[in-house]
Amino acid sequence: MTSWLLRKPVWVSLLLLVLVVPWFFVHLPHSWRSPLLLAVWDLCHILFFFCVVYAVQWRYKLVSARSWFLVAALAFAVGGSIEMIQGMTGRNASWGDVARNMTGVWLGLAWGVAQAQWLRWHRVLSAVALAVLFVPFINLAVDRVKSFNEFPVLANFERPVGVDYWRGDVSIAAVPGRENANGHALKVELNTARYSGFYFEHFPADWRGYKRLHFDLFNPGEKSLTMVLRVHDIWHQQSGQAYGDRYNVRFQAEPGWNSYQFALDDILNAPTKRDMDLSRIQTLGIFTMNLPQPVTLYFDNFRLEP
Ligand SMILES: [Ca+2]
Repeated sequence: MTSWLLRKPVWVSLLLLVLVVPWFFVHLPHSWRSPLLLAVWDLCHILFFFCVVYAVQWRYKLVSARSWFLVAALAFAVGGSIEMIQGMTGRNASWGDVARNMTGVWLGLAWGVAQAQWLRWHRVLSAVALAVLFVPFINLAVDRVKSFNEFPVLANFERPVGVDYWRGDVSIAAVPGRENANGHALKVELNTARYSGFYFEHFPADWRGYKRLHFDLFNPGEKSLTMVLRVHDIWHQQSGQAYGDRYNVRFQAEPGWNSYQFALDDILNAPTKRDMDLSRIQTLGIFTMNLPQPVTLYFDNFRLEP
């Protein structure tokens, strides 16, 4: 089988094309869209354009500078159009995708024809470009392995990739007065919108066997704030995100450091018509309401405790 594949790379290329194309237009459910899976998605652009160019060279050997330019211009136009269609269908258009498209084209041009002396540098440089485009995926994959090894720590913000898992006006920053090696936390900018806050997703979802959810909060301001913690499982969408189908609890963010523990039994019993599925926890959100002026807070040490 392997030797057949090596003799017929163009058929492999065409087969891969048929398999890859539909995914450009699939709208993944929100719960699937983890940063790591999106990074894999991004790499499909390279594979797609590599396969197209490789398959084309089966019939038309693209060796002149003019043909390379034409193919690159065509790929740029096609790739740009795909981005625009994705922009219109609710997916995000991105220049990163265009860079991945063009790298796929470059790889296909350089590796799709028999070895020639002048191709050598194109082969080396296109492979380097491929390696560079793999870096985000590798970073996310390494981060995931570390994250699962650290569990029941959910987030301590000592790795830069961690912020990809949070939605909202957030960044990783050193906490004022605690600028040591473990002093990084999630810096959250809250605004005056009716609801202002942030969400955390794609963490290890099986919380069974633990008793409490813990986190710390540093409020550098002088006023106490009323905050809300919300937690729900993967089935919450089925209720249309009904208020009574998730865990909601208020807590006070006093000036300075605060430390909180929330009983997982309360999260289990929070939905009015069912039990929360502690084996499939999906989203943790923290927000505040109707702030008179913007506020900055720092969150750290999200973890489960026995
Ligand atoms: Ca920390």
